[in-house]
Amino acid sequence: MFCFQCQETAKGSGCTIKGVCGKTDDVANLQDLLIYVLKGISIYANQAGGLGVVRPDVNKFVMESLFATITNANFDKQVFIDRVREGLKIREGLKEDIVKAGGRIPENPHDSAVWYADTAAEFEVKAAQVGVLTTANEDVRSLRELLIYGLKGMAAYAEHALTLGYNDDGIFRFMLKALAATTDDSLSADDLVALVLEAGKYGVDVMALLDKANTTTYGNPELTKVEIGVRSNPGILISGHDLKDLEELLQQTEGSGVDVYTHGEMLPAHYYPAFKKYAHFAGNYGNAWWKQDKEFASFNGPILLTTNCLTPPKDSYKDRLYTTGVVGFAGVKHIADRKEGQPKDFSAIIEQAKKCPPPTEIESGEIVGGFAHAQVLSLADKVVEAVKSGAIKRFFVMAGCDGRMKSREYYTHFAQALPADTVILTAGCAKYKYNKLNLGDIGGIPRVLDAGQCNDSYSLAVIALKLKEVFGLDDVNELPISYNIAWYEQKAVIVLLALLYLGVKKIHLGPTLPAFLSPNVLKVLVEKFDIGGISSVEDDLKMFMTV
Ligand code: FSO
Ligand code: SF4
Repeated sequence: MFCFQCQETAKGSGCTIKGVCGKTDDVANLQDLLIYVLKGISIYANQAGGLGVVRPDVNKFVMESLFATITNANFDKQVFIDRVREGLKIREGLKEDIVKAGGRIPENPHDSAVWYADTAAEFEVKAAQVGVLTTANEDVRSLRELLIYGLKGMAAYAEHALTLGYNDDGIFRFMLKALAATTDDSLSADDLVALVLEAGKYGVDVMALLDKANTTTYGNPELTKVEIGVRSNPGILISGHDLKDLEELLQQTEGSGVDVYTHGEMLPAHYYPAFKKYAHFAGNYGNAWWKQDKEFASFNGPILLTTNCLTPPKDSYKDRLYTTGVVGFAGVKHIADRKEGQPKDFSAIIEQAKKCPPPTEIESGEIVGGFAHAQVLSLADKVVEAVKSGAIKRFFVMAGCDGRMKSREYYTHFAQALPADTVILTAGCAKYKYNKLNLGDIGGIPRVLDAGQCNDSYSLAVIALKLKEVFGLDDVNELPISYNIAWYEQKAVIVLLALLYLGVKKIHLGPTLPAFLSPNVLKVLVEKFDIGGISSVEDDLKMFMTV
């Protein structure tokens, strides 16, 4: 195996024996093979699309397969064997569609479009031959992988939007075009850079689409206090990002005597008006994804993992763990997909919860959030006044991810060291590094404004663009906003590309820069966008406050 798609990659260069995330060598290779099959599918899907063939099932398969390969989404070997087999079937079907529509199958297509096998054993042989390192030129490899990781993040957000009935064909067309482009040896590094930047445009589109899906379905997030203690009923803990799963779980647990708590990235669900009517929606339990080994154990009740936030389960809670959607782990119970408009069936989880003791309290009190674009813009007068009067000197976008590495304590220390006249704008699970620090407020505006999940970084961009307009500036970079972003997995990659597309410069990324950026590709990003890493809290503070 060779995988370097996330920030925690071994030795900052690549996992080669087993993933730091727990992904095994065989699963990593099969994920590579699935991506390879998607490339073959895309070659034909692009041609079929040009001939007027419409195949929403192909879009859905590509999207879900990309999503399933995101860090911490799916560790189940059988899932990838099944997906490779289904993918090959889809690819062959597309060839028939092309011929039926009057097209001709190209004579010497890329190997990903012709390779075929039936058995799992053959899949494993091929899987070991199609990994990242098969692209020999390190800059081309870097750009291809940067593009593919952006597509993975894009796919995850597109999946959430589609689940709520929101779809944009342009996003799927780009995914297919970009996947096929990674097989094209005639493309220059400049062509690939252009595609990476174009991915940023679709990153903005997909986050805007998801924002519309979420806010139209569940209302605009609003200022909310979320309990972090526990109640006396048994509970179900729901993690990940899927709001539809949460909605159906809340409906099915109503009146059952079982409370529902959020973990990790599900915390921002409390900010949506639609979920406030559920009296048994009890609060948030615990912290970011990487603390689940301890927090799932002390929760005592069943846990539902709706998206990429799973770490290999400990025996102490494995029998209380459920996965759904693209998430999977061999030996862990899986809740099946919706059938023909019917909700998912969570009855097994609810029945198990009733037999469990209530959660053990690990903290108490409340945290405040709900500062997505509508809430912040409703406070715009106050915010603008505070900036004009000098009460707020600078905003720090500290969105992104949390993770295991000790070096991430930098973000806690940075938040603590920020002057009292600065405000943190956050989204994603990075917030757990400082959202319980009680950093106070500035004239009623909290110093940590949490917009929501990682995809709600879009809200932060909307806020920045609005402030630019209010202050009559030409360039978003003239605002007193600094970007000190923590990243972990591939959704953060699409968020980053989206911010670059919106023209944001001088983004600092940490705790380390991506291993998949070759020195030359990094140089391009530095030249075009002034991207940088992090150093010490003191040096970085000085640097940010003097720009
Ligand atoms: Fe991921 Fe980052 Fe959303 Fe976290 S991008 S790691 S679980 O912030 O949140 O999916
Ligand atoms: Fe390693 Fe990250 Fe890949 Fe897991 S996802 S194998 S930790 S690089």
